[in-house]
Amino acid sequence: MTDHQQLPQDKGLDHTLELLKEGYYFIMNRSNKFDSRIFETRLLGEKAICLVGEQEAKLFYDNEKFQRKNAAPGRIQKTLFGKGGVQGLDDLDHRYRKAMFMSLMTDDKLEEIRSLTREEWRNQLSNEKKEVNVYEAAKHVLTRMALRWTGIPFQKEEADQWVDEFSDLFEHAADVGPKHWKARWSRQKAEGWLEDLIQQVRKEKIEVDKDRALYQFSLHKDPKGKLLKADIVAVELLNLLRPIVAIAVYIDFTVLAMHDYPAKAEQVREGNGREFIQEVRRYYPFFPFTAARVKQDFLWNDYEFKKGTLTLLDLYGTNHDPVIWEEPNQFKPERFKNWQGNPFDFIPQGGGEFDIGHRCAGEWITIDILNETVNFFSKEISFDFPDQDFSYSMNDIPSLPQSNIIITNVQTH
Ligand code: HEM
Ligand code: MYR
Repeated sequence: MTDHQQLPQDKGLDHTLELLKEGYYFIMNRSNKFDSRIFETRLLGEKAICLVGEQEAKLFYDNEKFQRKNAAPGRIQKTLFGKGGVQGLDDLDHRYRKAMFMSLMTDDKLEEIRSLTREEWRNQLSNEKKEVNVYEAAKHVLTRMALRWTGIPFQKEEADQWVDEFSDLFEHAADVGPKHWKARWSRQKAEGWLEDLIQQVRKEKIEVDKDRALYQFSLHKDPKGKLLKADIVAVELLNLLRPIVAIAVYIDFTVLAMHDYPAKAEQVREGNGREFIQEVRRYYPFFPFTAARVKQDFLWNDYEFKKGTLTLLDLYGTNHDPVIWEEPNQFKPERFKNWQGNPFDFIPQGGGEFDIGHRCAGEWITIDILNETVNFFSKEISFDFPDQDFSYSMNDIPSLPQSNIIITNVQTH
């Protein structure tokens, strides 16, 4: 017997299949059913606590209460994240590793990201094009940008060859069956290629830009003053390359929003691109939830959290929480006009702090690339939307418009 409050419980042996079926709504459905922002369920054969909301996000990002060691499921590590990367580190190890990422996010390097975005979109759509698949085009643009920005040497055709491997890592992370295995194979291939490059940099067999990630990561030291193992450096380089390419998903939703909300898209031409893309990041489904484990027993609102318990924070749900957002299911970029946020209410790429927490290292890059892209599509080119299936599913993780978004009669001004 316990004299503490009992968490609302999702009855049944395991709910992994429902998670795959209900997708982005899994946590919200239960939160609504139990009328509670916290409940207990069972996933992948173990007990899991689910959280949604601002106060709950604040709790989740308390480093005294939660840690990341062994939090991500093995199949996600073997595809999306890789083994031994920053996502699974805690305390001092995490701070050192995260600093390695954040040291790249200077004003100069972000300015470069913005100009690379303009250059590579112009390059991609330079000649008039009858028909363009926006998702595919974006992945090619972003792959070239990612390789250039990280200082990885490549031949022109080589960039195209890596598009599919990088994409497999995020497109099929949550899949089961052959697609999942293909994603594992893509990770092995990409890590192998990068490890080779890292060794060449260390042996000074190739000359690379010393300011960029390939060199910086290859020579980065851990808290004990030792170089990282080459396979870990490869994982961390993929933690830049993969998510930069994954921005293609947001780009696709951005162009979908231009189609679905033409009056709001008009506002971009008047200079409100930033509000538009912030609303894209809030409104559309992408990263569903993130995971941690209870670090030590504690009580919160009289609920017991036991050491080791898997805990999920609903990112999509928090971005649609009616307590935080007026009309959360309406696409309203103007809500970001005088928006006074905090680190726990708008969390499409995680919450909390960058340096001492696990908030996405690439959030500023993502915002800058999207802003440049929506401006490019609004001001530098004209195009039509032919008939196509513009719908997207809330059950597939990650979700994407069915048609990938096709545009025709593309002309540069
Ligand atoms: C972490 C989402 C783009 C690098 C994360 C997390 C989320 C996320 C949800 C985990 C937050 C947590 O567990 O608390 C996204 C989305 C992106 C994106 C939706 C859009 C494509 C990027 C980009 C980069 C990047 C462009 C790098 C250039 C990272 C890294 C971490 C991370 C290194 C691990 C941070 C840590 O563990 O401390 N991202 N991200 N992401 N992201 Fe992103
Ligand atoms: C990235 O590549 O890091 C950014 C976008 C990836 C989205 C992938 C969606 C699948 C996420 C599964 C959830 C796992 C939580 C532990």
